[in-house]
Amino acid sequence: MGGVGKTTLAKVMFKWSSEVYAVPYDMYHAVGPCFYCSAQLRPNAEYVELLLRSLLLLLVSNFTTSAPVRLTFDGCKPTFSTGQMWDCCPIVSKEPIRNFKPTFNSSRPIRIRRALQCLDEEELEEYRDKLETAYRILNALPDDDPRSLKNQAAFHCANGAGTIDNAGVPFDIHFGWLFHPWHRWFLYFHERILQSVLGDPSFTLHFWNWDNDGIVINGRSKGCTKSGHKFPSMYADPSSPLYHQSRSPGLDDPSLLVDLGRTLYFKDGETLLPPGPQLPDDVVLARNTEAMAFWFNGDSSTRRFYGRAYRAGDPKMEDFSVTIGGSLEVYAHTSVHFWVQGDMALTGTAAYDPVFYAHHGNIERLWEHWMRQAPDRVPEDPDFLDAELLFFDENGDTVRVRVGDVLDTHLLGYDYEETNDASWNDPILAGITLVTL
Ligand SMILES: [Cu+2]
Repeated sequence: MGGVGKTTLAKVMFKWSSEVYAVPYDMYHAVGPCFYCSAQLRPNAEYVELLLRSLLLLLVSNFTTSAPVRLTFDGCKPTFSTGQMWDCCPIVSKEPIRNFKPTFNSSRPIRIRRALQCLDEEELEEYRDKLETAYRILNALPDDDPRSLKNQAAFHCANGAGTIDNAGVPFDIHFGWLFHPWHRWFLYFHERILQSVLGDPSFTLHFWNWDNDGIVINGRSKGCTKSGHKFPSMYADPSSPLYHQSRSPGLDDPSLLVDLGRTLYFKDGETLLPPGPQLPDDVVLARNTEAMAFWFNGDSSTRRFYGRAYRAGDPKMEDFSVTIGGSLEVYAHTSVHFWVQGDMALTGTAAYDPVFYAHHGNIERLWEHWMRQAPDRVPEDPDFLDAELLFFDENGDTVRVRVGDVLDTHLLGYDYEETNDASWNDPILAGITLVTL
């Protein structure tokens, strides 16, 4: 294999305009510190197909007029996706659409989003009480109120299942560079709605810190070192509005460790590992570490982390490989959705499960963590920064927002508690200097 240095690779892959669709994913595993490589190597035919598909995308994107996504609710209609019809067009607010820009309020302290397992008993009880109260209120709102939990879940469906129109084709916030900013905006307005119904502007969403394995390494461990690998118990109490019936059985078992390898490991040519018995703890722990190392620091390229460029009129594509979607999205994010199972396993229903918001809190924290590790990790393409998305605010009014305005959490009024990532957040672990093309 001819060696390509880290710098050259980063230079080639950073440019959005010269998209590198064919990231040779398997090569990372062929040369990296991989515990289960034999299970990941795919047949040549499948690999060639991926490369051809990537080249086709490259051609299509080069011959299409480039423009940022600009959403409207016009043209929204029921659509067939993930094997079924989805009828989840948003409740359109009566107010005219208002442009929304976050502004920093220096008179208010930055709120800290905390890791659920790192709260002490009293803090957890207080948070749980507030969240349950807020969700009871949202559950009781009438069906035509866009703030209701039901309508917020349907809104995720509308933006993900393809019912909303993107310049004539079905739209999807997943499998591309809009994944991270869209979900951050979604949680931002979800939090504002919760603050509003609670009458408490200091209320802050906390997150399920599933990447924290609690492994302490002297000199490298920082922040809270308590493991977040277990399903957060406040969501597992059947008497709570945070409970959701449609989930994999046994999540309330406090000894069960989250399996972040659900979508990483290939079995008999299948791209997804079907739900099955939980693997032994040492295997789960080892592959969680390995998986996080690759997803986070695999090659440090913006293209690989965010996924494909996604512009006005680009086709919706579902593809569980880094050829299309970003590495954190396709692997860690989707693995947790599949591990929880039930409604969480489908785009159209995922946000009906309250744990969705705690899960995505961690995803957006990891995105922020990744951006802060190097100064060149914020994409500069105007088609990314100027993309315009729609949401409902705490009054139920429709607001239009820009992707470029969601990249600084301090502007949005919050930051995150620091948590331990010592076992996996090391570029050397991901083997980046060994990558060859
Ligand atoms: Cu989503």
